[in-house]
Amino acid sequence: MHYAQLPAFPEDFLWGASTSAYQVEGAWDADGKGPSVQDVRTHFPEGTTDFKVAADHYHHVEEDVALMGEIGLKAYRFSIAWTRIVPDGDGEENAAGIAFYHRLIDAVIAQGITPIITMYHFDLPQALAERGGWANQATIDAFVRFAEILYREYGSKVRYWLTINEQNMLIMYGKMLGTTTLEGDAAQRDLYQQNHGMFLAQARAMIRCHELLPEAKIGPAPNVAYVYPASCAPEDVVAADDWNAVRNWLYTDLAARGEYNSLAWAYLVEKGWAPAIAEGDMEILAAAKPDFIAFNYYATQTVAAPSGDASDLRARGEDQQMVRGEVGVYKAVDNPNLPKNAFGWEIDPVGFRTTFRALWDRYRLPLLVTENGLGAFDELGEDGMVHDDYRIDYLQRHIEQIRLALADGVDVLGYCPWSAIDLISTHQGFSKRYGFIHVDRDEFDLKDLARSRKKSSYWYQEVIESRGARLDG
Ligand code: BGP
Repeated sequence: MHYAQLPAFPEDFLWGASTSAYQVEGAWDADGKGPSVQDVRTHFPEGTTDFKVAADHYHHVEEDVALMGEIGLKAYRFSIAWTRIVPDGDGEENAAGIAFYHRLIDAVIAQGITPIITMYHFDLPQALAERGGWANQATIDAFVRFAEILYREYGSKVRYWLTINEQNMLIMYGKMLGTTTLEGDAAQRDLYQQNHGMFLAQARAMIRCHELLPEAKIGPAPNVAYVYPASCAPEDVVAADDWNAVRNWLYTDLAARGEYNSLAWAYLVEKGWAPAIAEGDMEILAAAKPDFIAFNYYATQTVAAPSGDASDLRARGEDQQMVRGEVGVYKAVDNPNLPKNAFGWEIDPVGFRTTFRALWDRYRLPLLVTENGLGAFDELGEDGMVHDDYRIDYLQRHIEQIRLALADGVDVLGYCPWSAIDLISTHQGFSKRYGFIHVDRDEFDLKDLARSRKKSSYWYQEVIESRGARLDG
């Protein structure tokens, strides 16, 4: 549908940017921090750095937040490293770690920026992982206690809370993200039991948030990639429905409706991976009510009816954003209508709007975009600036679609692209950059870690100042 006129962005729209602790902070063992699963990860792809120093944000907090203030960000979405607060996950609290996030939050607020906190972004305390991770009731209890510490410490300063970043990726790419060390069917059974544990932990954290902080808003933050059928063949549409259910709605239905999506449950039963559900679990899940749904969007996925053999699987490399295929469930297909970025991820701004509409139709909850962005091999120009016009183009085309989603009637709270500052990619090292702020280091040469604003940060500043009216720069 075309609109003769588009609405303006709301005045209180949260124009922001995102990071996560283990990808940006560095200082991996400083001031009493315990190891997380990311710190002990051994399977770094060849030629990529580990997470020990990252962008060294831990030692550059004031400088980094001042730059975010210069850009005019209205919101900063970042995560808290559980292992700084409780180094072994469920033991003693660490005063130095707690103090660090007070400093960060105070600096953010002093710049007039609204903090949005992710409680858990891929960095489970290693000590808890060694005891079975989220399949162990002790981890669920430890997370609820961790959440209570965060509410106690930061609750008077922070209004927006996110429970778990991309729970669906933690399950679907569990080996890569350190969720499981098992293989094959055993890994799948373990992962879906851990998935159930995360749902319970999330539900209890949401319930406690509402009890302790009546003014606060809390929601989940899955990665949502709307799934298209490869054609209008009815069998392709069924495959797209199935994969939408397993990849996306399983997570959002549980968070928003407190129940397992029935298609996704049928899939789990068919595979023999359905989790054990203890008495009382479903009551806890049903009692938790999010105030909004946050989601990370990078691209859509396209699938066809499965052939039931290896041809269902993706032929070339895979990562968390590429459709992968599953024998007998759905066939991975490239979308011929979409260009790809340098890392093979499809680029689909219109699919962003479709994703908004689907989420809004299903839940009628406000939506907050907590990630979206373009990974690229940025180069510093001779003038000392990164001229990332390709990133401006990507962001511009996605923001245009938010405006259309607003016209469609969707309630959008804000947009926090990935990432505020250069940081380490989940599995492609420091060379795959996303930031508005450049950090001068290479994959292994730390150089001086100097910060400088990229061209996209000046463009984004204008977008924010004009409330989305000046997208062309
Ligand atoms: C999401 C994660 C982020 C971030 C982003 C970009 O899946 O929540 O942590 O890394 O993707 O992905 P990548 O770093 O693989 O390019």
